[in-house]
Amino acid sequence: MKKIFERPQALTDKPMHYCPGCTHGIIHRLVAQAIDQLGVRTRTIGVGPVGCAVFAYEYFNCDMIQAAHGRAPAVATGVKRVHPDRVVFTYQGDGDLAAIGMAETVHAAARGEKFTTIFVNNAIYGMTGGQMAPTTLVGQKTTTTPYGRDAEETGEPIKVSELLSTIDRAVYVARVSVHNPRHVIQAGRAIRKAFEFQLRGLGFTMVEVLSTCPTNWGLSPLEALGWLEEKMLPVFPLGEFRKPAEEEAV
Ligand SMILES: Cc1ncc(C[n+]2csc(CCOP(=O)(O)OP(=O)(O)O)c2C)c(N)n1
Ligand code: SF4
Repeated sequence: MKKIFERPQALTDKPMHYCPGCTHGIIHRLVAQAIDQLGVRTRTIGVGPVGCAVFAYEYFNCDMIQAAHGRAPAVATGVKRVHPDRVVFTYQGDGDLAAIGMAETVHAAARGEKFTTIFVNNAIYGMTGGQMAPTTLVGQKTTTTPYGRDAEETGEPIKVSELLSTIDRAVYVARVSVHNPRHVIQAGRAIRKAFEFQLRGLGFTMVEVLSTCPTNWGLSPLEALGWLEEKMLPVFPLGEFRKPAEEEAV
């Protein structure tokens, strides 16, 4: 019988600990597929975050290193500068990247560090029990905004892709989503592109992936996919915000 679907080599066969319906697992798979397709598994080094993806090093079947809260871009900078021939990526949630790690991210992009960041935006702190994140929507209820996020008091959600797209040495910045199969396929393409541009040594690359947190959103897995589409897409529009000059011309 012809095999048409299998586990990417760049994933271990360890069962993931993510909650049912959480899309972290889909995003792991897309990253692993891109690594497989480019044939770079044995020369890839991933940097794990704090947050629900803290065990990423157990799931990616490549060399992995664990960073403290928000410091993944700083760690990736060191790894890539010491090993310029390796493919280096960070995998970070919105609490990790856009709260404590915002400075590391912006400055790594400004320096044009030649690694790829996979930024998982689920609009909430997942692992620590659902506190407000910098990406929490106005009106969204979290444990620290029980009446809904009030912009007067806690500001507006930070649009990380738009922000990074103003930086010249960020060569590829895209926002994708994984709330349905069509978008999962598009997300996979963007992640692969980011790795390709890294392999060409062009500069900093980031793919923001809109993701669900059914547990802390208080929704079923299916409702969470609908909430992402209905509530998150208007605030976080999808698209390629920055790409290399020759791609702009196409
Ligand atoms: C230095 C430090 N400060 C705070 C924490 C606590 N902490 C662990 S995970 C987390 C939030 C992670 O949220 P996010 O990055 O959005 O990832 P998610 O869990 O939603 O995937 C926090 C604040 C920590 N581990 N280390
Ligand atoms: S808490 Fe949220 S982000 Fe974390 S694994 Fe569960 S559903 Fe996913």
